[in-house]
Amino acid sequence: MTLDTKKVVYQIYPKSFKDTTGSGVGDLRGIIEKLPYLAELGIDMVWLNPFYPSPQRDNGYDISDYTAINPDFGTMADFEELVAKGKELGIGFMLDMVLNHCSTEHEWFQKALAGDPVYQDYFIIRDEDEITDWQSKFGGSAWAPFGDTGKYYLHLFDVTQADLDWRNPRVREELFAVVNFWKEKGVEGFRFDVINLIGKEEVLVNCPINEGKPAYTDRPINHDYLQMLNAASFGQNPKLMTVGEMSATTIENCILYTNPDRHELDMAFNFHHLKVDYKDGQKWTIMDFDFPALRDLFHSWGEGMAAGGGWNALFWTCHDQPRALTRFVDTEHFRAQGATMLAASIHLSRGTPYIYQGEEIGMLDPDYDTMSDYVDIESLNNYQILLDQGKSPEEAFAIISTKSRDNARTPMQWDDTTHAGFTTGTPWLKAGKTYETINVKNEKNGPIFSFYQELIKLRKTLPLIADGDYKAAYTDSDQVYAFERTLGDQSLLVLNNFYGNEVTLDLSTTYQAGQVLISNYADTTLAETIILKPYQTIAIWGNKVD
Ligand code: TEU
Repeated sequence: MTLDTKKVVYQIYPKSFKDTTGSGVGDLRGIIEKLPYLAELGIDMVWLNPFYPSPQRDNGYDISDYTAINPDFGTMADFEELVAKGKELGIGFMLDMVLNHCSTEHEWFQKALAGDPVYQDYFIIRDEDEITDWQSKFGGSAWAPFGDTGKYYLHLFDVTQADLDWRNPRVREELFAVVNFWKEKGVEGFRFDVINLIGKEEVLVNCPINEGKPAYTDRPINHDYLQMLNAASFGQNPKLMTVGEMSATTIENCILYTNPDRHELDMAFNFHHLKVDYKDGQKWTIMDFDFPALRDLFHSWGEGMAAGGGWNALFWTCHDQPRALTRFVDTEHFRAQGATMLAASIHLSRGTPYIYQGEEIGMLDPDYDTMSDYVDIESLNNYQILLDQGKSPEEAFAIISTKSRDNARTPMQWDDTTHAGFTTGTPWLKAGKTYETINVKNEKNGPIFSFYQELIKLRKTLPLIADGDYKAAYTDSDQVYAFERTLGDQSLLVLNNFYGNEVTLDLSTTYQAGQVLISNYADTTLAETIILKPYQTIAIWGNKVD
């Protein structure tokens, strides 16, 4: 694996990007139509969320056929055209591989249910006295009755997402073949869904801590399986880019997953920085974000991964998170400043930055008025759980509207026409309230889009950004997240004010005499002290630039 550290990835949620048929669901031809837009932004790679046949209980993460296209999204010919047109524009595609589980409608599960012992060995099926106390990530027990056999199958996610048994070599062969199928279609990367959960122990044990997670997360055998996957598929082409989605993981494990000497993956997503507004560690709560916790997490992951030769995938928003802009910024007063600061805080850092569709135009959460606008299974389940816990419908709705995954899944806002120009039909999920002003048509020449373009260009032109080391700076600040990048005799100080009020910092002599590389405010003077304006980001060269 030789990762190109200059690359920037853009995540497309196909269901919500662009609908060309009026069905209300985005499609592959919609992505083809918008490729020039992505080329203008300057990104190198597009990660596509699953578009395979699926009953859509979990929006495509419940796959019923791994090597075909869901007709709602188009055809294999459309996909091939997409890949070819992307190549012409220098854009590669990274596909989502959901290899921990498959839909219970997949023929493997159906054959297992029908009694075929070969396929029963594809799943994790246990007698009643062997099942554990683990909880499903979508609520309730992680075990469900396996037909009328009296046995139970494991589902760490929805009851229709049955965990596959990677201990079975035949299962591994099937899944490696899936990756190779898409590799042969000319894709340039893979994103592996919850890939640190694939390695289950032979004997499963109860684990009352954290709903059972320690018993099935980051097990040592997980690394063996990734090495096998690497050797049998993408590892044969060192140009392919791979990222693993790591659930509840550790720095130590992510170094192992991503250090090139290990031959596992190129980089890892972790989610710790997106739990800093969880009260007592619980997602379905409302709390202001804890800045010191966020700062310290970024520092420990930034420095820890650098020290161990690992590589982070850097992101703020994805299809599983509410939009970071709404979450971390006073958007009523400082939307553009906040959006650009958040962007710089990851794009100038060490790792590969990911842009989630709409971040480049400063999209916000939809601000729905009623629970019936939400469709995600996780939101619906947890709304009920909150009511069962005694919350009023208003309280439960307030929590869902802050935390729902649907917040990021609303239609991409292209223009100010009905449904944000996403569809001529009825969208599967309602557009956000702000689309009449916040849309591509309005924002493309605005400050957020152009700032993203500049950040993407900087990574391509300055090895210091792509390859420099990461050092924590101003570690005591309760308002500014700051880090230093160094490469040879070059250094860059990046200061990010996370609040809507000014803050003063002392600058070392190196940076007083430095030069501003990029900022979201004009005319900043470098002196002994520097005043950062609301949500200001500024990157300062410690050396003179030619
Ligand atoms: O997400 C894994 C995961 O851990 C999240 O589901 C997380 O627990 C949840 O979203 C918290 O809000 C991946 C996919 O990204 C997600 O969309 C799928 O639902 C999930 O796997 C199952 O495949």
